[in-house]
Amino acid sequence: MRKIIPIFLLSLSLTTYSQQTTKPPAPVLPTPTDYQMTWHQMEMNVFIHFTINTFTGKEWGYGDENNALFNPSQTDVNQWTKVVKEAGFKGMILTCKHHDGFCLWPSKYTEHSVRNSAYKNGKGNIVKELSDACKVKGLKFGVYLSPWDRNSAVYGTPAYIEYYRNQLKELITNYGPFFEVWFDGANGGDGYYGGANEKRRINGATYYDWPGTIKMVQKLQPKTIFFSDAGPGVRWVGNESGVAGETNWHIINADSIYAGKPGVQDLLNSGSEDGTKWIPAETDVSIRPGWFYHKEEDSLVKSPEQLFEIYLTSVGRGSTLLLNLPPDRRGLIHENDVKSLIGFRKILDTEFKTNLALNAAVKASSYRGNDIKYAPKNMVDNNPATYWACNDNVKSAQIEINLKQAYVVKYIVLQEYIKLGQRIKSFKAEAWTDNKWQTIAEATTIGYKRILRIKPVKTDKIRILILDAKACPVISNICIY
Ligand code: FUL
Repeated sequence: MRKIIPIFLLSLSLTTYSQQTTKPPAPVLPTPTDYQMTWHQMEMNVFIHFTINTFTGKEWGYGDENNALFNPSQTDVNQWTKVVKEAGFKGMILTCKHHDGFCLWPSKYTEHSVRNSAYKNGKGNIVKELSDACKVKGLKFGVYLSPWDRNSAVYGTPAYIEYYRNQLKELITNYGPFFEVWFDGANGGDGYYGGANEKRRINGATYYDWPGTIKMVQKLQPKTIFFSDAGPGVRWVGNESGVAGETNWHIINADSIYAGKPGVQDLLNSGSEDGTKWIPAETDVSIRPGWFYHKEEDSLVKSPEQLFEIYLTSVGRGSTLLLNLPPDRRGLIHENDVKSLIGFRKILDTEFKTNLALNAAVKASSYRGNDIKYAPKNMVDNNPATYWACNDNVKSAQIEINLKQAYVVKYIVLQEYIKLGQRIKSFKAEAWTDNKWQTIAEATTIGYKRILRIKPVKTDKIRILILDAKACPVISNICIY
């Protein structure tokens, strides 16, 4: 006997069906917070390593330096922000205190600071000067406050945690807001420690009570992103050479990261497909061999071409670049560094001048529910809020972009709509040449952004083949240059 479906059930199932076809894809968890999303979109930030090391020629100060040594005679933070802005960077993170414990602001908790230095007769305050200058230029400001303090007599005892938090509070309340706070993991053991001149070992996993510190900062400044090896906001990329993993998952299993774990740097570099937390990789690298300025490295500043390579292996792999510019003894970004940065900007502007895919004719093997809300044209409309998506069961797909006339193509840029999670596991790109499709690139993850540099090819059609994904692909942007 045929079963009669009550009419109200029928209408209910019809509604459910039509909603299912047009409803956005369910997010693939975990997904970024709004603050992490903003951080991704910044793409390029600058690190500033400046302290008493600049005057002693060291990379790691012992903590016993004579304060008077800090004496940059022509400091002009507006020169720093000018070049940073012109080169297209969005934020700056300053080493307010490095491992030597010397503070670039007149902290009331220590004598080892600018207050007792020759700089502006003790009236200078680099943190304030730079925080103000960033505001004027529309740059975001962040701080590095070294947890390891080789000057502090109480380092290694619980009293130091209070000292550290007091300094952090001092910084936040006087010079915030900060888009990022950088917690460095280095600890070499020995130091001055108020005259003790000894080795002090701490248990990195428990000593600092990071959850407590983070809670304190979040209360004062909820939008701050925390950098440390393992996050929780953003993670270290696992090297200092400017290279994110070719496979770069923004997600990772935070509990699996601890110092000394075999292979931890590779894990940080690539993240993990089954990661349980959204902790994307930040790529920190210096424009010079050292983090601090050393005159003998004036000829070793990375060239514009080297910086562009780093751009491709960091931003081009979905990471955010944190490029270090160390001010010199005058308190200025050295001419050679400025020249490289401006040259780097020129390369970016030349290579990515005209997006051939903008509003181009684009089709895909399918789109979600045949609903124009998810149509392929959303990938070429230059609007990060719109995206192309497939039906739930689809994990491989094709996208074809017709440029209408032949151009020499050098780069393809892809971006997933990561608010719904990172999905794509592997894909390839093809170009229509000699009347057939030829593979021009093969890659794994896309995430926030993937830039494929290809051997220049003359073509009028580009095809993207998504080969595998964790769930239906969701792409917000494709550019072709
Ligand atoms: C490291 C530090 O030891 C270096 O001096 C530098 O600050 C770098 C960014 O992080 O852990």
